[in-house]
Amino acid sequence: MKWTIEKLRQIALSSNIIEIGVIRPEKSEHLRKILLQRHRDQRVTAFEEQEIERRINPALLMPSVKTIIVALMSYHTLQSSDVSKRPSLYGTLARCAFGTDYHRIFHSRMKEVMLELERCEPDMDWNIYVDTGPLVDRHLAATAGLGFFGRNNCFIHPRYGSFIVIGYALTNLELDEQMYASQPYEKCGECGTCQSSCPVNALKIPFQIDQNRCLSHRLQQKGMMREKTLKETGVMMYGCDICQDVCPHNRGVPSTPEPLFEYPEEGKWLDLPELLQMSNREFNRRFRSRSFGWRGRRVMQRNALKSLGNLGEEEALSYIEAFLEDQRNEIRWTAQWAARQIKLLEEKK
Ligand code: B12
Ligand code: SF4
Ligand code: SF4
Repeated sequence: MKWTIEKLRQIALSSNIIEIGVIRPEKSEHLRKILLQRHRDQRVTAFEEQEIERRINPALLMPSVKTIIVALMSYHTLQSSDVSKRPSLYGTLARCAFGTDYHRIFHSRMKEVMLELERCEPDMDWNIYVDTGPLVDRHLAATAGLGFFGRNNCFIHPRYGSFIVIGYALTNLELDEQMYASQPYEKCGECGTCQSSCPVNALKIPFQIDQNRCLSHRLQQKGMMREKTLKETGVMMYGCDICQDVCPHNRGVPSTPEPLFEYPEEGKWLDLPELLQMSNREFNRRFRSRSFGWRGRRVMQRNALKSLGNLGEEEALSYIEAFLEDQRNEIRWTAQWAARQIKLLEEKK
């Protein structure tokens, strides 16, 4: 079969993938330097592969790999911003957590593409990764020439903006030489709005987020939160979109062609008393299909307690009180902080 990028694109589009590209599985020394610097600055998170060699060498993941097919999906929808259904005690989510987990949707769409290729190439092997693989997803997308880096550290597609996710497949299929891209990193302009909007100054050095400050990271970490962080995260429950919401590249962008990314209106927030009263089994049943489900009930309940503290409504006290003697340190401590916070705010009223 004579493959071309146009043919690949057609197949991808019919699976609602907005962009696709092809690169060679080359080791990148440029990426090694970036990763080494991150290690030196102690900016490496627990949510990524720690061994640099495994992050830059695709052959360690699949010895027979000849090609990496890199793809983008948008999760941006133009749904209404009706908040009338919002409960009185609520916490907020980032867009990537509004509806069904993007890992699931993307994986199944990418699988459709790979099965279509396999129909013509029966000997081909492939493995799909969305977010959870050891390689550096934004590096792959940039090398494939699918967009550019923002000062907010996000990867931006010229038409769809940055509310996009990246997936890729490693395969032993060898394609025509002219299909392979090898683009240098491109960057956004100089506006800097994201940097001045970040509430915790995590974007002081452009293109190099300080994850130790980033609220998205802190909300995902287990254990106790520092008092400063309890306040700074307000009613956020999972993820932070501030540095993307302000970016001009996200203004007027089209909606995703993927209908599975549409969400029920109540997908944008969480009912905090309900979450606090859920058993583990109920939590898994309700949220297994959401992108925050993997973080588990314990982290989400801690985040619910601190969100209630920040809302400062007296009616929340009865829900918080159930956790004041909890055996889990971070839950008990956060509940005590939240109760104090509400009383303080009530006194000020
Ligand atoms: C760990 C992780 C996090 C951590 C740390 C983030 C980080 N930037 O490292 C935390 C929890 C903070 C996080 C937050 C978010 N994440 Co995250 N995360 C990851 C994960 C698992 C690993 C990231 C990683 O490897 N970092 C290592 C560094 C070296 O790579 P990088 O961050 O991509 O940085 C690149 C640039 O900094 C660039 N660079 C460095 N120096 C310079 C200098 C110049 C001049 C230029 C131009 C570029 C440049 O090179 C790096 C490599 O290409 C990836 C999935 C994956 N396996 O790659 C998802 C991923 C990066 N996350 C993703 C998402 C959606 C998010 C959030 C939007 C979620 C949310 N709403 O809260 C935020 C975005 C925060 C932000 N402003 O970046 C998407 C990004 C999509 C996009 N459009 O960019 C990814 C790619 C998952 C996916 N497959 O779609 N995430
Ligand atoms: S807000 Fe401005 S500086 Fe930040 S990523 Fe967008 S265009 Fe770049
Ligand atoms: S995700 Fe939020 S906290 Fe993190 S860099 Fe962007 S604005 Fe700052």
